[in-house]
Amino acid sequence: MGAGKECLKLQTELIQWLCQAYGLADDFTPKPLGQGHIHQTFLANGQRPVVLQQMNTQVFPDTAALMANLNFVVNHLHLLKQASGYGYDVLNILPSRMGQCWVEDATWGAWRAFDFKQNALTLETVTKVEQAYEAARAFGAFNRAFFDTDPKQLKPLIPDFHNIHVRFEQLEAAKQQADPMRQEQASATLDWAYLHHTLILAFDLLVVKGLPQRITHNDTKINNVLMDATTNMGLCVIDLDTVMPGYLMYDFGDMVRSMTCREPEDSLDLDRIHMRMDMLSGVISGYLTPLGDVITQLEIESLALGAKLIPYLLGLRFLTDYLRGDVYFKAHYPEHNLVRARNQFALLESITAHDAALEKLLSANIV
Ligand code: GN1
Ligand code: MG
Repeated sequence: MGAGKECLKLQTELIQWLCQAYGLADDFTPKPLGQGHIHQTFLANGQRPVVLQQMNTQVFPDTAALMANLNFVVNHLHLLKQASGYGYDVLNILPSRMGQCWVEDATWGAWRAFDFKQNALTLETVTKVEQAYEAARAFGAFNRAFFDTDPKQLKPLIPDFHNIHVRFEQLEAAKQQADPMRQEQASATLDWAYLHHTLILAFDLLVVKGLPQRITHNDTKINNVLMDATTNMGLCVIDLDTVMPGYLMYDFGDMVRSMTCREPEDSLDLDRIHMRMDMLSGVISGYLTPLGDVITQLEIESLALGAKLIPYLLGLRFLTDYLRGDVYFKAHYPEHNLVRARNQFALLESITAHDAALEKLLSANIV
């Protein structure tokens, strides 16, 4: 059973089933946690605070493979941390009473549990350069932690997740099949998407030159890193379901997208959608601090393109979902995904306008 698009309100029987499965006292009222677009996440704030998450099995149909990837990632990080090779907290998957890493039921779907990290917070937008620096540094350390690991160790759970060619084809197919009203509403945004198709060629060129595949996070938005509420330092990288083979420029691009703009990704106020140079500088220095001595020259060259490719790709995904009738991303009103697409494309325009400055900052940070 998939999570569906409705916000799940936990019923008493479901809470009892979860408590039984995880050996928890039912001394809590679960509260929705975070702003994720895919899974349904709750905090069970009982004697032992636990994060309970219903996995979206439409987006991730193979739960066993999803959890195998997740176990691989967290085990790797725990071991590295023990050997002093990783300086951040690692997610703790809570086993069920039967020792399983997830529980499943025909009525309630597939659930997993994590230890809740105390004194941590997530940000939806960045207001200080230090926040951009800290979050980017945590993701840089995460990337570095897997530099010696064969990307093939992880299964691509969502094939072609960041394949720009496939994402463009999906948009074209959605356009053909869209409801005429939505097609009409999206028409100017579609034109814009077609006009910027040349970005794909620049990407192809880098791949031909031999850009190395790494294990990447693939969802490095600001709210996927927990920050320490006291020190404001990066604490723990979360949301590990899209950790798959990829390119560093994807992770860098998603950070520029989500950490340099003052507005959230669904803001209607397009006049306020800009890449801020001070935040960009924080992202670059944070990201390259742990990576500077291992990242290859070609990877450095690829980063500026990543900063454009990812908002473009995500804009294509939002637009596709709007045309398909909001079947993927949780949408809170009918134009939500169209608004998100326009927002990403506005940000891409701003990033493109700062291309030269972006290149300059990148080269200044590599000595
Ligand atoms: C989704 O799960 P969440 O909200 O962190 C999406 C990402 C998008 C992001 C945009 C599996 O991430 O790819 O970049 O929304 N995750 C998946 O906010 O599609
Ligand atoms: Mg998330």
